[in-house]
Amino acid sequence: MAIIQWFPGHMAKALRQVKENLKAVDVVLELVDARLPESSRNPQLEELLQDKLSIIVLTKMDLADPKATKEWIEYYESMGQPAVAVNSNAGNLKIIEKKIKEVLQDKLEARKQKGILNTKMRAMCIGIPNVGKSTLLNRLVKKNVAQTGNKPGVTKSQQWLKAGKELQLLDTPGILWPKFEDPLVGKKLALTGAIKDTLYNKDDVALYAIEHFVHHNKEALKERYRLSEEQVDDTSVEVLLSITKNMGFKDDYDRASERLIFEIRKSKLGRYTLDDVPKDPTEV
Ligand SMILES: Nc1nc2c(ncn2[C@@H]2O[C@H](COP(=O)(O)OP(=O)(O)O)[C@@H](O)[C@H]2O)c(=O)[nH]1
Ligand SMILES: [Mg+2]
Repeated sequence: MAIIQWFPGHMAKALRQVKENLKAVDVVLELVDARLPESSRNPQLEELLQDKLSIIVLTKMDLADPKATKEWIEYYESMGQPAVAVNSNAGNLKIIEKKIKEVLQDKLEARKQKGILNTKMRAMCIGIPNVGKSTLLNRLVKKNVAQTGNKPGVTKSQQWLKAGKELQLLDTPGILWPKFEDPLVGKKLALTGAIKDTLYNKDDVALYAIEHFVHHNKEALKERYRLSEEQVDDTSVEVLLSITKNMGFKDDYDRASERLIFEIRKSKLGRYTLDDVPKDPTEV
């Protein structure tokens, strides 16, 4: 696996910007991809958010395994970390405002007691590129104000966007870079399209994907690529060779890997979650 590293200077700058913006908000919406909730978090954030109320928003729940998403929400909530899951392209986002209200209840009450009349709730979205910050922001303010796409936007002067009567959102989402010393995290990010296609070896990512599906959804792999039980039970490398052949790509494993990755991103092998909820050590 090629070493995937972000230029540390970029990361430090992004963190600094997020830190600066944090002061202006009551609560942080930390967006993570429901297919890889832990791997799509920036671990440096924990320190930054220490004294800040935050809600983990699992985006793209329509692509993730529903059972795993439920487990992740329960896991975070059991740790005292509020969490919700959404599909920002469709479905109801009321759950977010409801959660914000719940989290800020005491704070808003205290403000009222002090006679502060402005009890608007101020929030900001943060998360790694492609996690769905702009899409969510647009939905929440019901207008196309934030540019969606794969490139981080240019920071203009900051504005507050109205999202309903009581909620205000900072217009510029905080962009964080994923940090991964662990190559497995890199492969997961690559497979779901969170990092640039030029930053990893396609066959490494494809082999990881094959391993995941053999363990979690063998039937989908067998069906889509017309593999026999015997073929799918072989080593991951052999499975990739069989898939390449069945795709009609002869021995062009690179091309087959690319196609496999693309199809998994498009959910052609169904919904999936790559991160498992940590096991309770007391249960082992
Ligand atoms: N299926 C699905 N796709 C989403 C969701 N949220 C965002 N996306 C897609 O993910 C891609 C990146 O979204 P964007 O909002 O630009 O991410 P940003 O870089 O964090 O601002 C776009 O193609 C979106 O359409 C979601 O909840 N479900
Ligand atoms: Mg964006």
